[in-house]
Amino acid sequence: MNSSHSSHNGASPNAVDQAARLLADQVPSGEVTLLGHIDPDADALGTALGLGHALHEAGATVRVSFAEPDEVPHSLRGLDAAGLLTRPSDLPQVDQVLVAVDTPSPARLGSLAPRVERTVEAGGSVLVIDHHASNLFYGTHHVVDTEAEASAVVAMRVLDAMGLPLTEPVARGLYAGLVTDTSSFRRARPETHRLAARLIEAGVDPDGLGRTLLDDHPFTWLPMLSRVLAGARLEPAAARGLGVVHAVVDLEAARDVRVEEVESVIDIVRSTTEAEVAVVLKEQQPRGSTRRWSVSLRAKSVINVAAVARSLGGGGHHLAAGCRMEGDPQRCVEALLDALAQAPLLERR
Ligand SMILES: [Mn+2]
Repeated sequence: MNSSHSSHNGASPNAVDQAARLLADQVPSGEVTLLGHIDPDADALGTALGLGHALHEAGATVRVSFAEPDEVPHSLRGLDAAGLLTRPSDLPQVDQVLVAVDTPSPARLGSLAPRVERTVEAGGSVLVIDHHASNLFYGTHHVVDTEAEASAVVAMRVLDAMGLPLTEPVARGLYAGLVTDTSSFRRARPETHRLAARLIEAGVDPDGLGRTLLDDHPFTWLPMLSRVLAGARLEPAAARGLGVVHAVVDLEAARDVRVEEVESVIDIVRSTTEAEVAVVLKEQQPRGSTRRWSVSLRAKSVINVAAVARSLGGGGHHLAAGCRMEGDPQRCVEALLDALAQAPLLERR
């Protein structure tokens, strides 16, 4: 077995076939519940909806859900072509087959995490479809490929093994995961571009969908950016002299915008030439008098920000990770800079 095979640990043809058989047993008359992680992105929700739609078209009763927040992000609503999205409170007590998508640990399911154990105890199956290196292999079935750019790539292998038709709503969900997790195909291998071509042949509108997902903001976005970017700071000596740029989106700045606008800030800040690492602190609702932050970390190519996030209780990918912090934002930045000063370096590719 060569090294490229061992890195596909959990995504062997055998694992894909077993996952396909598990799902095929639920059509035409079974039930499948698919879950994305909390604060779902287009890969989590799009992949769950794409796979879910294929099972729905094949006759299964399909529900797609996630725990927090209780609203579906506006930019992702168009991915639910058949009304499969289900509130956590409307899910059945026990799932026959639970599929966790893009979710490396049960904790990332938020308040839905207890379902994993409950399903296994009731004799059901838990299929984990993911591409995070931090995956804990917490299910009964796993298709986890840490080399895949998106969970959508992994899910497509299962769909192909099942031989289900690739209709436009299925392709739309998967394409959403692909275009976002590859930074608009800049980090996509040739085979992933070929997968995208299949999805476009199935009817996906890449320009319209890409715009909705990545390039569509209300006017209130501009004053928010103006305020947040005015407070951005460059620390050239930080992260082993490779440079860190950081910005803070507090509740006041975020008052008139959606989560999509707040999430867009990191993509602007990380363009900074002088900084290897970009950090954005996004304020969450306080607990009592304690200020709380969701932190986005991005690196260009050298610093392993997943390790930094893990050291602070979070996780993610080598070049894109996150964590939660509490307290004064300046203190949080100092703690992040301390962690970045000791961050492991990635092998240059
Ligand atoms: Mn993903």
